[in-house]
Amino acid sequence: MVSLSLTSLFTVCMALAAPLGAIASPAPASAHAERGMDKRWYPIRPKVMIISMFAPEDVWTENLKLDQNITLPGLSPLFPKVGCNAEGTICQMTTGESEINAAVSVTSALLASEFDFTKTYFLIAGIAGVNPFTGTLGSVGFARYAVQVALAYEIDARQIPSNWTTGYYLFGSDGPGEPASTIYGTEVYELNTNLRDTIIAYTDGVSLNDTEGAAAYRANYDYAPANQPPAVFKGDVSTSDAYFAGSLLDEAFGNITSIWTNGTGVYSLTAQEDNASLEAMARAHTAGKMDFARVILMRTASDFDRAPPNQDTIFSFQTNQGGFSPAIANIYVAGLPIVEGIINDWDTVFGGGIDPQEGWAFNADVFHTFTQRKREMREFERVVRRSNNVMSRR
Ligand SMILES: *[C@@H]1O[C@H](CO)[C@@H](O)[C@H](O)[C@H]1NC(C)=O
Ligand SMILES: *[C@@H]1O[C@H](CO)[C@@H](O)[C@H](O)[C@H]1NC(C)=O
Ligand SMILES: *[C@@H]1O[C@H](CO)[C@@H](O)[C@H](O)[C@H]1NC(C)=O
Ligand SMILES: *[C@@H]1O[C@H](CO)[C@@H](O)[C@H](O)[C@H]1NC(C)=O
Ligand SMILES: *[C@@H]1O[C@H](CO)[C@@H](O)[C@H](O)[C@H]1NC(C)=O
Ligand SMILES: *[C@H]1O[C@H](CO)[C@@H](O)[C@H](O)[C@H]1NC(C)=O
Repeated sequence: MVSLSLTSLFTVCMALAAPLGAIASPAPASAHAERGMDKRWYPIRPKVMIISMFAPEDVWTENLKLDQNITLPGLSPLFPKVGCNAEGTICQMTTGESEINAAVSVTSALLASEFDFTKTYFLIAGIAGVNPFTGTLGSVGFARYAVQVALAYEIDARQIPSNWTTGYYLFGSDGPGEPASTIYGTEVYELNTNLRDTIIAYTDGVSLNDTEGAAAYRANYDYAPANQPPAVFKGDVSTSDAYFAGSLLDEAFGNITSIWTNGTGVYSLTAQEDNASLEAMARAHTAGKMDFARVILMRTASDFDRAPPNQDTIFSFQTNQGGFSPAIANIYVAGLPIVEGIINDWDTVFGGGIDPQEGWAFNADVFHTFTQRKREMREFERVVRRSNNVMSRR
């Protein structure tokens, strides 16, 4: 109850454009004790919130001593708490895997009255499959777009018309390659590319983890960057509950990424959560609970999404490609300088925010919620002004 009323108070305050300081509220005593952070009041205002999807991706809690536990309702039963450092500047949570876990866990954290995320940078940091034309095992990708590629009709490939290249085609269309005419709103998200450029610079010169096993498997590819050592690169992420593999599905979803991004997105990495986390964040942004221009999507490559030229899809998919351990290691190798950079350069670079690219607010989500919201706010302000005028004339 307490958290509900605080949440709606928060929303009302935001709608009236009250200063953020006005909303700070004392923590309930019991939560305080659990947190072990005496003499502090909620809400906690993290500068960085790291989002992991499953246990191996949490390379943070031990290394950064994120041992202040804040248990929140609505998180995964497997990962029921957010962990923060003693200062409350860096926090981490684990969503649980795939779209439903990601959506529900991230929503629950973002709506919790124990936190004020309005100035927080979010680092979604997990492992992913990689398109060998854009990266290799252990590579670290930073996304502009996340596309929910399997939000589509599907007909088993054995029963598709003879002139179709795939069984996947978009809602409201008549076949593959056509744009959707029915939109659910979670199909594609665009992130702040100026923030992406800024934080990638902090990874300059890092020594990415590489192993003999990963090197041996990538040598099966006869093209770069698949057969080269891992590197940091820019590439977009697909989201799908179905863990797909093989060149035909990869090309089909690459084509769908292209449709949703008007040809500007490059399908590079594939995972099961990002659009769900981003939808939770887009809604929280619209409610004034966080800033969607402060989201970083980093995925490190644990396996190739398609077989090398001399292997079967199923053999490649089921074999140990050797990419898991460098991918996990590189979450920390590439992520730590970003987390430290945000903390150290808060006053000079990050605190005030990094302006997104032109047109970003329109494309941030398919429903254009953010620009819609601005129009609503302008209308709201006009109504307030008008009623103030009426009042003053009385
Ligand atoms: C926080 O939770 C972890 C388990 O996730 C536990 O190991 C740790 O002891 C807890 N910290 C405190 C201060 O209770
Ligand atoms: C397949 O053929 C049908 C019938 O000729 C045609 O209407 C349709 O556009 C074709 N589809 C594709 C994806 O080429
Ligand atoms: C990185 O790679 C080496 C092998 O080259 C390995 O021994 C090491 O433990 C790896 N992991 C980390 C976290 O550095
Ligand atoms: C992807 O699109 C290209 C260009 O339209 C097409 O040639 C190719 O067959 C498509 N691939 C799949 C698997 O749908
Ligand atoms: C693609 O173009 C459509 C139509 O102009 C526009 O509504 C949409 O926002 C664009 N999406 C991206 C990601 O550029
Ligand atoms: C999912 O989110 C990614 C990352 O922001 C975005 O690039 C992509 O277009 C989104 N996909 C869909 C189908 O929403």
